[in-house]
Amino acid sequence: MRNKILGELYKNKENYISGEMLAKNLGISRTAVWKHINILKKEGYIIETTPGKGYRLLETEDKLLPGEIEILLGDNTIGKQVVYFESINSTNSYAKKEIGQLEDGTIVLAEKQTLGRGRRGKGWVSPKGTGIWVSLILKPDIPPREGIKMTQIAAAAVCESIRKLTGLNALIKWPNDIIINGKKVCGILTEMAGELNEISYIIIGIGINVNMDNFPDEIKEKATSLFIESGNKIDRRYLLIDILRNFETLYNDYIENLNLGRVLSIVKNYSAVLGKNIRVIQGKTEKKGKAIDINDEGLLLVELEDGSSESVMSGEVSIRGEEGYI
Ligand code: BT5
Repeated sequence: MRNKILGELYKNKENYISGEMLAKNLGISRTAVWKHINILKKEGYIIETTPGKGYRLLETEDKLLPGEIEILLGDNTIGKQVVYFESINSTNSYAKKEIGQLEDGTIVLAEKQTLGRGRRGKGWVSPKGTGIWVSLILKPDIPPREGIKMTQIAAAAVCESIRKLTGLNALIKWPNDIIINGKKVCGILTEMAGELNEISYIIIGIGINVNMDNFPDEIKEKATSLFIESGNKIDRRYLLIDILRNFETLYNDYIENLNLGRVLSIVKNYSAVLGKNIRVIQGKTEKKGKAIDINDEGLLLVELEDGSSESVMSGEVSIRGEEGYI
């Protein structure tokens, strides 16, 4: 019901709508309307109440409020349910812990993470209110080996949306980073579980540095934000919405024919590594070579120094020198 009230206020944004009208439209009492409005105010919505005129919704604070995200998303399936925290250890950790309760398509959002995670036990700096820290929960009916492609779908969606909304030259550093001017602006952490033939869940964690103007010393040299790069504050809501819509289109396209199709053309087109000399670091081993292609499985094909070629499945790819991203 709260979202329905929010929806009505949205339709009349910046204009008054009377309590009586709201009550009539939604088939509830005026007291019930008043109670819901008070809860919405506590959640962070700025709703003006004027006797004789009614309620009006003013521009909301810069928060990723779940009701608003759900409304703005319209009929997008991914994000139809939003679990929201002011602060959480990690949206991916929460999603994993509560996976039984979370339906396919749910997203977990937080203003701040206290123990944000990167790959293989690394941390992810996630300060309050300046980034997008989100996990997408998917429970598709596909074989487990397909799960690996999810990171590529997410990278393609994020890269396209950033380019579209900011005009910045965002590139994908295979497999899971988005970089701008050689610095990391987004990281993706895909976690999955399943049986031999069946995926039980996939959690795609996406962290985007949106409006921060500085970083802690340990990542200062290699991290950047959309604000630092563009000089403009970006509305996190619209970026998130665009990414989720974009992701859904690419994901559905993939699920229908188990073919990365469009995703591959995006990740190749905007690749920061193809054609570059790279080091493939896997555990303690390091090989030098040239990144030559991304194949239909989403794997990186590397031509090694000894002339042999290898498709790289995971591990960390470092670009040598020129991009400034080591
Ligand atoms: C990643 O790992 O890039 C995956 C990051 C995923 C974060 C999202 S936020 C929502 C969801 N919930 C989570 O807990 N995680 C996901 P990796 O490629 O391993 O990179 C980690 C490394 O990036 C760290 O060791 C730092 O060097 C660097 N780093 C940490 N925080 C950063 C930031 N905010 N911006 C850029 N670089 C960062």
